[in-house]
Amino acid sequence: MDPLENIDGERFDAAFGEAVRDRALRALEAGRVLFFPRLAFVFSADERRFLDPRCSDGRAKNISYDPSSGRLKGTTLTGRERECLQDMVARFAQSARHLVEGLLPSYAPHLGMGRTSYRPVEVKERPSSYRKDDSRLHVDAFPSRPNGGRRILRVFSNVNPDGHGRIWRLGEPFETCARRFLPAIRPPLPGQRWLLSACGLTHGYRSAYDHYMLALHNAMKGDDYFQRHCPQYEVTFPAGTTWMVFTDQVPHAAMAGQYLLEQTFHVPVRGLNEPASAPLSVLERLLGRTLTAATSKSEPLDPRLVRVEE
Ligand SMILES: O=C(O)CCC(=O)C(=O)O
Ligand SMILES: [Fe+2]
Repeated sequence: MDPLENIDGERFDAAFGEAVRDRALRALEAGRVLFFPRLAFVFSADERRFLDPRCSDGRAKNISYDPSSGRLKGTTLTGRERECLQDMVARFAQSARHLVEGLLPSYAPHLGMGRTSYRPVEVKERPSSYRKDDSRLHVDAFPSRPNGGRRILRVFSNVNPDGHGRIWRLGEPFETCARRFLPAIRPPLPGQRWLLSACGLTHGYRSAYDHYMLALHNAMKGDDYFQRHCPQYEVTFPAGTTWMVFTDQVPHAAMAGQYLLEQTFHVPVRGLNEPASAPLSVLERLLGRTLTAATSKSEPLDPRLVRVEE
């Protein structure tokens, strides 16, 4: 099976016909990557000065922007330059939003806007520990950002000016992966997740779902044999292209490339066309238990501990 589903379109605010929208929705939820071979995010002449890894402060691997607060982090730039960079990143956030709303209108009323990131540093030069190493196949789950079962939908644009592609590996279907690793994953310890939240180590309460997703993310990244031998595809996203994928569902790894923009969205499971395809539904079925407050009465969701991010 080709892991990519091609979608034609040259504009982020394109009007897509019903047949294309339907095909996109089904493919995306089935765990394929929607690939827009003709959709480029274009830098203005003035913005081209940001095609430089020195924009990054070198501490975080990304320059990140929070559309809800308008805050930009991880850059060395100051003053007017910083404002221009922020405007460019914010313009990408809006473009990505138009794309999702136009192509997947049934998500629009549910769509939560997460962070935007600009990645001007070559992937191969990003030093990291294995858990942070995105060149190992993984599904996305973040230690300090529990999401309680909401989906992680990401839009990526390769803005490389020298024609270099972004090279990824894509792995096997979510359920196959979950079946492989779940037997060795221990259930959460009583009180542990409450403590993490109360001590401010997580932004909000880490649900049982978040516990299992994080354990799955770590188990995948930590297994050398799996990294080398599991069924996988290498794909190159050429410069000047865009793609969109549920990164909580599709095992992926970034092997090479420089200059990428990325926008994260959150979609609640109830907003999906096929809720049974969500990692939450798959894990609940495999484990035979509910994993979030929305699906469980036993999950103590203390409203004082929950800081809503978007
Ligand atoms: O930087 C990339 O190409 C992708 C890294 C990754 O794993 C992600 O954004 O979820
Ligand atoms: Fe990832």
